[in-house]
Amino acid sequence: MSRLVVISNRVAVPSKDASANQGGLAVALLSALRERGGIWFGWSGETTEHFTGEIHRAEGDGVTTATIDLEEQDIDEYYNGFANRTLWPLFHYRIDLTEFERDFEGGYKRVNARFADTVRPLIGDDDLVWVHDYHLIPLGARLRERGVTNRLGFFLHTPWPPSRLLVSLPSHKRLVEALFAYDVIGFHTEDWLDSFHRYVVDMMGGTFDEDGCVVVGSRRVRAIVAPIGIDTAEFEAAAVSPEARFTMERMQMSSTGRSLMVGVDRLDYSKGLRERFLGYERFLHNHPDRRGLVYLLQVAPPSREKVNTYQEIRADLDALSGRINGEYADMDWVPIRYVNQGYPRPQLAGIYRAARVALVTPLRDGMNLVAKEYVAAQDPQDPGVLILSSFAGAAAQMTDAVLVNPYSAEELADAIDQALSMPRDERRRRWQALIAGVRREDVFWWCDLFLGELAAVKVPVTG
Ligand code: ADQ
Repeated sequence: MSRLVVISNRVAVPSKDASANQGGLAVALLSALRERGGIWFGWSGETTEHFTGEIHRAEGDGVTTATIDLEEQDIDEYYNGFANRTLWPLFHYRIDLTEFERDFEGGYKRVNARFADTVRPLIGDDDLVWVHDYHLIPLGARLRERGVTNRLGFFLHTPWPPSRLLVSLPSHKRLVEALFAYDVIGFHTEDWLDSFHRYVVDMMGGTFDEDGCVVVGSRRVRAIVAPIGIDTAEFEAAAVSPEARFTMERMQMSSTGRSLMVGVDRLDYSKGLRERFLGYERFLHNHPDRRGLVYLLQVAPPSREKVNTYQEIRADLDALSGRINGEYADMDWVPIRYVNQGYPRPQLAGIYRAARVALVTPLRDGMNLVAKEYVAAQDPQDPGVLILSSFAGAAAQMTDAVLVNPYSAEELADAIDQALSMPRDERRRRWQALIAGVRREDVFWWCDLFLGELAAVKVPVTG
């Protein structure tokens, strides 16, 4: 079996520190690399005055990591700039928040070239190279320029936007052309894949060959749907661990007789937190009899704090949760407990298991792993209800959840009411269908699916 070289913006090192395990990407890839062995390459998270390309190697828990430091300017322009002020909002349909700056693009190009220069000597002849996410779209092309003929795969963890949105990016053509350096490109859903194909056909004159690969000029790429999963077995075990039990008891003691609803999200505008709070407020307004009998625990660790929109959303949610609590709280009841911190996974599993309802209501999400984790953590005899946005990639697989339009406060309020009143038989029926999918299509399945496609590419490309 070929060795695996994973390349992504950040590299997660297995750690007891809860904050190290927060990103969905990190959780998934650590599991995958532990299973197969290999190297994970990326940015160390540290800055240096002058870029040297020095590689920091570390071994731990079956995973070898190799990282580089970047300059302050790189981080401003590439990470906080093009990746998180331009591509992230654009790929999540938030053109109103998308910033177009030439300097950002310069930094994006420079850092992708720096990644290519430093990772190049670490790639062995037969290695499969798997590049992740919107930070590194041009990396494949930079590696080809440096003589890499290996099989190269790329996986996009975010949505792929419709062409009408994508064309607002001045360099949209260059960005998509760069994807043709890869042999296999993966998306979470048919929707994202269709948008990509449509762009290639409409804007680049692409055609399909007899194998279903998309062809532009002399380049041929297999674009596939590979929905990411979680390490389901590990999560199911975590949910019955002593630490999870202790967490559940703590939660139950602090809220006797009340139903817990939970939300767990990075503090990000794409996750629909504002709309969720408004939906819950509407529910409290519409159902005076339910007040005092339910509460929402929203766990939202801050992310990307250097980007203004993230500071704004934080202030906005502080104010909104304060307003709702101010309006509805009583001396012995607060409707929203809003917590800005990360939890170790067994505690998180305990929180999920204690919750009668999960609110997973992003406005747009590539997949969303929280929805799957919640299902994996439930008690099979008395499972809770998943309320899931139909705009999350996960909705394509998890059709037995209560699906909602997260923009509609009324719909959210009705879904909360439906979930809280749902009889146990229906909860169990829905949960059984959901857990079957979460078990079948777990992170190992996802990894095998993608790497199987990549390994099957016949002739590695030159030049
Ligand atoms: P994210 O946007 O980070 O990932 P998501 O899929 O929900 O979103 O994953 C978040 C992960 O962080 C989950 O594993 C969750 O348990 C963890 N997490 C969140 N809050 C936490 C907390 N307070 N404490 C501990 N852990 C916490 C991106 C895309 C998604 C896609 C993933 C994987 O945006 O659409 O599903 O990559 O491809």
